[in-house]
Amino acid sequence: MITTKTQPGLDDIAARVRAGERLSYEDGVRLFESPDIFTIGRLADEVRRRLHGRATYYNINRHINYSNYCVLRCKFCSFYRPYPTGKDAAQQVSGGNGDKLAATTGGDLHLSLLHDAPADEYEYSVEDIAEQAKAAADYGATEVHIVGGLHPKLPFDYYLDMCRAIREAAPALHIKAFTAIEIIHFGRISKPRLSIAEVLTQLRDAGLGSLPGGGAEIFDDRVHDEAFRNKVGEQGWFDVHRNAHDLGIPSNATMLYGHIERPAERVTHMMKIREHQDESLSRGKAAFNCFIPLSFIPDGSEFDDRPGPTGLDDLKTLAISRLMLDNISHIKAFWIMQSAKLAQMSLSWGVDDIDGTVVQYDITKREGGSGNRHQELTVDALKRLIHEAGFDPIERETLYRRVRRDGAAWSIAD
Ligand code: V47
Repeated sequence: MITTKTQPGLDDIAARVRAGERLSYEDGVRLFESPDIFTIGRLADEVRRRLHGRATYYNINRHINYSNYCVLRCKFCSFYRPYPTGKDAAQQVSGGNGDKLAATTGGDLHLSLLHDAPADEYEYSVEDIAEQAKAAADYGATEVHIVGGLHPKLPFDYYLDMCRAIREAAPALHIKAFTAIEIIHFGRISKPRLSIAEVLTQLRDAGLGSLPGGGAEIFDDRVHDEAFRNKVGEQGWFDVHRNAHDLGIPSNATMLYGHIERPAERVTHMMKIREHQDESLSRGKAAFNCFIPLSFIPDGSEFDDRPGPTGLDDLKTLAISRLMLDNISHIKAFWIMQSAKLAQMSLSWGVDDIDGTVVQYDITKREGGSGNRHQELTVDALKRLIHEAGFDPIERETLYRRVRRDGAAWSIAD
């Protein structure tokens, strides 16, 4: 273990980290206040090496965003499009069960069949999504990550059919899908209404493997009211993840930082995740696999007058996440948000996972949302980033089991 001398201001925290003791809220705030970025990074690196040595995880995955129609109006989001009302709405093709669904641009109706050139507003059919998932599996992907906006019209059957169709088209592919807020939405649109546990059970039976960590944003009432007022807050988010864990469905947790929240609110957010993880681990069924701090990209959002986090803030936040979250095994830098270059740097700052190949991503696009949705890193590029940072690239599947690979064919190695 590296035991380099620290700046005096952080000596007591360093001693606690090295003794494997849990850090307090006050420790977290002091870390954010400290200018001693190198000590914070070194401590996070010590913890990361204690847990994982030089292993750094990546996966071959594909993100699919099924629709950008959303009833919410979150100010940090550049992805959502309002659902057409009145005449346009009447033109919508009814959803579900493999129908080709329509995308509407300025009242024109056309089918959204092109994966690489959808309309500005779009929704994919179940068939289309299964086709994309199959293409991913044929390429060798182990996971599809599927999320979308809160669509006002699609029925719950659409989401069940989506899972079933993927399961049929690509049986080995892990389906990581639907943020907590989508799960709550599905319960509300079902007739009769379904509980969270019922929604999750039906999705699991249809093929869902785990929940991604999105939608958490920042667990704070002030930030909630200012930035994403219409979205369910922390209670709803934790309710979904508690139910998922109790049903044996693992999940991830995120934090969207660098918009209007203060550093102390980031610490509170982490503490709440840590508390939840303690409970899930003690119940012993499923828990958070990883924590993903998402670096806010202002382009195209209502907060685009804000600068977003700097590189040092990114590194500090990732490192402090590693230090605070002593009960979550993996800290992920999602290269789409932090950039590939910073994600590479972060491997020496507590991060042990850089997500995957991704392929297409709509939720954030640089250049004001008009940027290219094709956002892909090849396996060679991911490995190069990891190697050059002095770490060992390890391909994992969703649950962090190592993958043994032979071209597009793969199996679990351990
Ligand atoms: O829920 C939205 C965030 C999330 C912006 O679980 C933004 O493995 C930055 O949750 N700038 C979706 N972030 C992404 C997500 C995720 C990504 C990668 C891996 C996993 C996982 C989860 O993105 C949203 C929201 O919190 N987001 N807008 C933005 N402008």
